Amino acid sequence: MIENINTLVDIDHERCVLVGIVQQQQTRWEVIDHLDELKALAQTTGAEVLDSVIQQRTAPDAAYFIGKGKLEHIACIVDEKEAQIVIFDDDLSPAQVKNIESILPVKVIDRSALILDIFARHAQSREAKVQVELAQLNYLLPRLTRQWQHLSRQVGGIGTKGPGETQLETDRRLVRQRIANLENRLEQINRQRATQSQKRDTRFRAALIGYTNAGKSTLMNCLTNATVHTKNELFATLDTTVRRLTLDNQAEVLLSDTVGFIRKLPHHLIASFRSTLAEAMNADILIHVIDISHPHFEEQIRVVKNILSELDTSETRSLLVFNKMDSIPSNGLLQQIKSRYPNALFLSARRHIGVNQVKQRLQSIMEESFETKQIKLNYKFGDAEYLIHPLATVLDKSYDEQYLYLTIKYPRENKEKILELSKKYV
Ligand SMILES: Nc1nc2c(ncn2[C@@H]2O[C@H](COP(=O)(O)OP(=O)(O)OP(=O)(O)O)[C@@H](O)[C@H]2O)c(=O)[nH]1
Ligand SMILES: [Mg+2]
Repeated sequence: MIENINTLVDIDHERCVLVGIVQQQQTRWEVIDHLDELKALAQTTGAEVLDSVIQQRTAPDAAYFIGKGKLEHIACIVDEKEAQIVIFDDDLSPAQVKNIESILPVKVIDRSALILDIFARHAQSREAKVQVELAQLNYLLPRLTRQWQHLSRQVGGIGTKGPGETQLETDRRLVRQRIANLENRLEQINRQRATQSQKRDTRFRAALIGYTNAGKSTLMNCLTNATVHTKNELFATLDTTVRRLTLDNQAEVLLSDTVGFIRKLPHHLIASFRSTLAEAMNADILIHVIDISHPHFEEQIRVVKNILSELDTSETRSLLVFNKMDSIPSNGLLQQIKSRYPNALFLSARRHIGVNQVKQRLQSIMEESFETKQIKLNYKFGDAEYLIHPLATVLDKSYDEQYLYLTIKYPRENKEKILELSKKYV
């Protein structure tokens, strides 16, 4: 039994007000959409959103993030609507939170704290729990003031105040110790995973990636009869699931489904999940799932691409899959998008429409990137066959007095090495 981890802000069913700013190069509409997403995030935790406030500014205020006058206006809304929490769409510095809280008589959090909270609620496996707690504590460390003491007490457990330390210094020390401990545990988990993946066979690997709520898990379930939890909420999936997918030519693909991305994903989370994501994305192809019914799917595509480049996977081949085709309002719009993305696939995972295209495309991609060939190895070179194994999958074997004949399938990049071996041991 794995213990549940604590959430940072505990905003269960609280009444909240959202705040965003329109900066240079942004339109008010963009910020309204961003606040809609923040609302969906807040609702994922069960919070009730009472109001949203937007301010136009050339830059955030260093001390209060928004203008002091606007804060006083928010204080009135909080009072009138009996809000319990104010959530800012941008990251706030520890000093800004302190200053804002001197004006607003309620809890003040930022988007990162909210996302960390959702991750904490959804973490199921031991690995996800360690990753999320580590991200939470790294976020918390510079913000450690009296308001967070409930958490540092839980973190500290049996910790005692050292000689000459203030309570805050003790808390920081305990949090640092816990971070070190979690880093060790994560390193161990990563090492175990690395050993397992070294043993992994040479099967073709595909990873479902994309913005949160795009329908990755629904597509995974539809393609492989898996039973990954799917839900109309953000970050339904945190743990990677890998399933075997058999194509029409009987070739097998290992398909993985993993955590979704979002705009301004806290960098502590990216850091904690880096190794799991790198593992899932160390695939032959990334299947980038897009919710075509989302009014800003193009911004979502950009966000996903930026995170991929942060994870050093922008070189990996990717296939764009537009999902939720059933919810697009007009056929004209669909045709327009199709002409903009001529190589993409269009389908509906929930309604099982067009899903076979994914299998067919994977099959042709595999055929392009793999070659099959028969080679012969002379018995006098004893172990030569073992040198082939890391480079290719053996499909068939036959013998005569002098030679071993192998039908092998290998990624094109191994071609040169295989030719060299087969010349050397003939
Ligand atoms: N209309 C429609 N809804 C879909 C389709 N595919 C998925 N959905 C819905 O979209 C929501 C999100 O689906 P998931 O499969 O959980 O999405 P995900 O990308 O795995 O999301 P996270 O794990 O949260 O990142 C669910 O309510 C699905 O039923 C589709 O083809 N059409
Ligand atoms: Mg999912």
